[in-house]
Amino acid sequence: MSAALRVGVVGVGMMGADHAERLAVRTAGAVLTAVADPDLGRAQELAGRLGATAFGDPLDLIASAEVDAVLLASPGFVHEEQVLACFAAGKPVLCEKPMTMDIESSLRIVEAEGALDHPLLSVGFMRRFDPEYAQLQRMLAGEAFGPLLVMHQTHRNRSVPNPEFRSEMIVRDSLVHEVDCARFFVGDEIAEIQVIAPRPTSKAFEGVADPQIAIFRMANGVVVTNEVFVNCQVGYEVRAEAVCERGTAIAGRPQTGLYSTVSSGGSTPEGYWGGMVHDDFRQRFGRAYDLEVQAWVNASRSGGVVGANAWDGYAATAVCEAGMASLASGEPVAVTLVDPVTRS
Ligand code: ISE
Repeated sequence: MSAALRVGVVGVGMMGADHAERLAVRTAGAVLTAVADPDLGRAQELAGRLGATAFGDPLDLIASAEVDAVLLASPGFVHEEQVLACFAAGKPVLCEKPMTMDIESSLRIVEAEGALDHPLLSVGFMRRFDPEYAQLQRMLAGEAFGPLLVMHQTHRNRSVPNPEFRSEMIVRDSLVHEVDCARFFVGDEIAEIQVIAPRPTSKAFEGVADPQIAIFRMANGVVVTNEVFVNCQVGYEVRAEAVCERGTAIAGRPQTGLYSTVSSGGSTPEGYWGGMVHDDFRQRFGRAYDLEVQAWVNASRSGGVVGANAWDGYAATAVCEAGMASLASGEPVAVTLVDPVTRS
């Protein structure tokens, strides 16, 4: 395809507005033609600023002749309907995580895509495009330090002002990134998950289990430990450490790495010792989002998909659902992934 890809963005909240701007000003080979949001006024305001058409109904944007490809930054509970509409229209779609909110709807998407001539869905797990995360994955795949044995992943946010951010959301919205990264780094499925709740911070909303510790047992025996803490008060800290037979490797070490915190505006806040940290995820992963959207545009123009696919989205949903069951019981819960066609 030589003409620019005409992209429509669904959802104009924080992430959608960010992506719309990215597509309008710094993505090669793409042009932002439309934005949609049930809050039409908000869509019109953004569309006016970026020179696009505003829609109140996302399904009208997906059907529009002005749109070749769709980026979904809408809430997870409307993803199934919107992804299936993109499939019906034969349009490539980049769907922000989580792919859907429950196993059955995720499976329906895998199944529906399987019936198409070629895959159309990319799922927006942006860390796969972060240069450090991508480099760590390549090192592990090449066994640069021998076989991987253990991983430790950390995911901390300064705070979540949203009272909706309950214990389950920490699993579904935050831990889901660690789920995808574990599968990405280890190259295998998560066979069992246990989520335990330590003493909760008084900074969380009443009754919310924050922080949480999750343990993944991978099918190949690797164990991945995870800390997710969404009210850590300090800043945005995300890292992954791999322990292999002959060495260790870290992505996201403070003050080091390919994209240093200094050049992208990190600081040393009160309550932190040992380097600099970012304020939030748009700062830390801004470059990853740019690379992800550029890679998706390139792939869409040549009929392909990139990054996490529908199966990865389904596996992440299934692990998170098991994680929520484990959080409730405190016990390890096995993860069973089924074949979307035979359901066995
Ligand atoms: C947020 O919900 C996200 O989805 C971001 O990708 C993540 O990095 C951030 O920590 C979450 O709070």
